[in-house]
Amino acid sequence: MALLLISKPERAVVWKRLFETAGEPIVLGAEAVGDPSEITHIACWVPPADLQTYPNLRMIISVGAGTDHIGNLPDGVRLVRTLAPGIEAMVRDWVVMAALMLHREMPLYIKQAQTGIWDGLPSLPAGQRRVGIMGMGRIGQLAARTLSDLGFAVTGWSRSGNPVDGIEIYGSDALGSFLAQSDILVCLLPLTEETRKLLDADLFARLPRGARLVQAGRGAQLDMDAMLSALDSGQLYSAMLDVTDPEPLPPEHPAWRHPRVIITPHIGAHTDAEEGACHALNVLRADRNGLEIPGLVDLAKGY
Ligand code: NDP
Ligand code: OXD
Repeated sequence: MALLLISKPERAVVWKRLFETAGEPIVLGAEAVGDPSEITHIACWVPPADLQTYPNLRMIISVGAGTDHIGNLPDGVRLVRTLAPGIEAMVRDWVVMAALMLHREMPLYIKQAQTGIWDGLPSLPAGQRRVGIMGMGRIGQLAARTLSDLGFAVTGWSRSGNPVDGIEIYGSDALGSFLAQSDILVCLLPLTEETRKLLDADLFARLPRGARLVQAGRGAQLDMDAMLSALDSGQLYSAMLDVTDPEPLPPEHPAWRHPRVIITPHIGAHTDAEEGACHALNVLRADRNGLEIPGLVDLAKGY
């Protein structure tokens, strides 16, 4: 029983040290596998194409928080995402930064600074801006708390509508009411068949006029053409995106040059090597002892 890690050398060095300390066998890189039947777990971003060559494979562990980039798995192989407080805090920070930047008109001021224009718009206090967060999971809840502490009126939307302490939550059947009061809409949803292209013209039309969009989920959730049209019509005022479809976004894409759009290259989070290795060790122990697997993906729900 061994874990195969497919990752960068600098991550591999850290995992090797921690696995050796824990007495857990690890193989670094597919080319180092001697007997494929020894591999029971693979940790990677993109899995190898030849998964069928590992007859005893039990799990794929994504080294990131998302798993939508991992295609179909052989029958019986389970999918796990990395749970790491560092990832969650980093994405929370990016979302809070983006919400504040849009709240305080930074796309405009960055544009004006390029030609030395000194011209201020009136600004609102945070308490007069309503933030709606789509996806109230681990990261959505963290972002909601911080934005609420900053004074924004925060609400959340999730599939289940499960309550979250101190935040008003709308369930999936109340999307319209949720959108109607989201001056800043934050997307922190996983990519599933239900959320693909969810951020489209129809959804933008249900937001208050002049709403702002913060997209940290996955690029394929956003209809970019619809976003650009909504920006041009004034239905959306500005947007900040960390994820696009495709990634990288081609240099000629018009969103790069839109004066009220800011794009960052999927830098919301990086998985800390130690945190990732500790999570994988927890997964191995849970699997061995028949316990609940931390970060196990429900393949029927898609996240
Ligand atoms: P979680 O699985 O903890 O939470 C997902 C949330 O989305 C849950 O609240 C869930 O509802 C909700 N949800 C899922 N599907 C639907 C739906 N169809 N309708 C309404 N709500 C839905 O995920 P995390 O918070 O850990 O991460 C969220 C996403 O953030 C990741 O999947 C990834 O795409 C993105 N991400 C981006 C990063 C970046 O660098 N930009 C880095 C890390 C993550 P319920 O509570 O009812 O289950
Ligand atoms: C992700 C990550 O899932 O960077 O986007 O962890």
